[in-house]
Amino acid sequence: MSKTTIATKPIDGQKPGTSGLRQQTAVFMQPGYLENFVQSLFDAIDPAGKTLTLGGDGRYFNTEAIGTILRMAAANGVARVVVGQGGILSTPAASAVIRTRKTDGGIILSASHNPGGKDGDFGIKYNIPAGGPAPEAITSAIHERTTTISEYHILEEAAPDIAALGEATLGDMVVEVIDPVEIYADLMQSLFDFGAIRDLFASGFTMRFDAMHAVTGPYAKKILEGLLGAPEGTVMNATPLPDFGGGHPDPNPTYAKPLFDLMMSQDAPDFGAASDGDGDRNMIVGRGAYVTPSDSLAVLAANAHLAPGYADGLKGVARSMPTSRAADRVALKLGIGAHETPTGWKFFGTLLDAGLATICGEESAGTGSNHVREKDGLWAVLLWLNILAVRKQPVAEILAEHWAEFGRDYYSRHDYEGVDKPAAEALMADLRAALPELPGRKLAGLTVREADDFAYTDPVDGSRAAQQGIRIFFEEDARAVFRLSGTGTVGATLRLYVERFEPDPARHDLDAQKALAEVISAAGTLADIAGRTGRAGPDVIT
Ligand code: VG1
Ligand code: CO
Repeated sequence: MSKTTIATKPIDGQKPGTSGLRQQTAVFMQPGYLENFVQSLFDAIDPAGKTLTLGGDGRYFNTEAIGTILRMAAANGVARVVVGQGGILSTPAASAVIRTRKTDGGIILSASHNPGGKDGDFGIKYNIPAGGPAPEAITSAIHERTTTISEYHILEEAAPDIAALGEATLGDMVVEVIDPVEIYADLMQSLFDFGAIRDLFASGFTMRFDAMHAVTGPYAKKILEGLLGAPEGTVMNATPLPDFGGGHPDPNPTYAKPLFDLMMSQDAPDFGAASDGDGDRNMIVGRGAYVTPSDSLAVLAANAHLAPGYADGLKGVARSMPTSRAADRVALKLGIGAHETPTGWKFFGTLLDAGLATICGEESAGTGSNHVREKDGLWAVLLWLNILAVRKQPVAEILAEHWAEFGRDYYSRHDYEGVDKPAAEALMADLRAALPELPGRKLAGLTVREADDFAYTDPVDGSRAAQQGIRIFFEEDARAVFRLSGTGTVGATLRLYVERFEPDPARHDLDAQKALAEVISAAGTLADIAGRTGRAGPDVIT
């Protein structure tokens, strides 16, 4: 074996965002770009003698990157790498592998919901031994290292073939290729009543799952059509493609439009769901009934006890700050804790580890539980199916009953994508500066009660995160939140999250955009969104 040390220079901008380092694929493919980041990661975690999990969502450059990382891992003294067959692992499956195989963490290659391909995006992140995304202390140590790096280590030998299951060696390192679908399917069977869901399908219940040509295809095929007996064709766009078939693998009404339109049509099946590029997000749609991710989290929290894995009840519920308060209302009724964290799954890890929360969720279509340390798209779909199998009611009815019991939190997110970065940053800075003067201000028939910049202190490890989003609370039980995305690669994406509580069941059937019109207008005026961004309206509404 011959280990080579290659001289390199720091590359600007290798700073992990909300979920790892994301960049345009072309940037990642520049000589040394991936190598610099991986060596910085290794320097930060000291991987000698350790076992790591490795896999990605299969997007363009995945195979090549896996080869490079294997060769660098061997040169850095890693003892064993557990790789998903073909280099592919969904994000929740990677977390499951880290946990069940007890590896010393893992590396996940994904830009998640961002488009893939030569002209798309690529990404990399490190997950800790508990299975979750590395906390800020580790990601900043990695970033710090990228600013001083001067060399990286790599083996000259080519990486072994990872198409077939089994073990091979690379230098002194063992490369073990595993079938991640099996580990994941076993985990799902330990949580849900597969018999009841099988009976549901056997009774004629119909479903479409849109894998969006992304990583969940094989998982959904095996679980839904294989183990649960759903008819073939239940899973749409099931073949993972390196460019996701040219689509944007983000499961929302805009990017999963064909499924969404089907669910709103006369021919709608009983249940529709979709997942994203790396399999950690989910969209849930009933016949004629879109379930917002915030509502989905609340409904799942209220009904989780119907699934065997959660029959003993929940220890607590956690949501990201911009997510609606619907889940908090459920927690209050159940007498369990409700936690509010900054955006990004990494903030849920300590709460899950400490047993303070069992179910977590984000408004961005992420839901998950303590079974892994990532959000998990198929898990959410299976929990919904388990609930439907027990309650034997249409999704629309379950939602209506939920709102009747808890009230409805009308909710929407407006994204302004690819906005001029300095303009977006100035918008946020000016809002921040104006915070003290906002209370009492009247806009669009609403009155500002309170306004702040969300800061969080982790109740378990005491770590702090500041400037996590500007919150404007209105007297009328409404809220607007402003944030800049930390996952984009071009310009800035401004996210405006709006919500308003409606206790009256007679008013639970309104169109969300209409119910939120005043909050949207107030927020638009407050931040002068149109003037600052030069946009007449948002690019994506969820
Ligand atoms: C977005 C979402 C956030 C999510 C993150 C990663 O981050 O808002 O809730 O955790 O993506 O999801 P941001 O910073 O762009 O708002 V994924 O499926 O892209 O790993
Ligand atoms: Co994702």
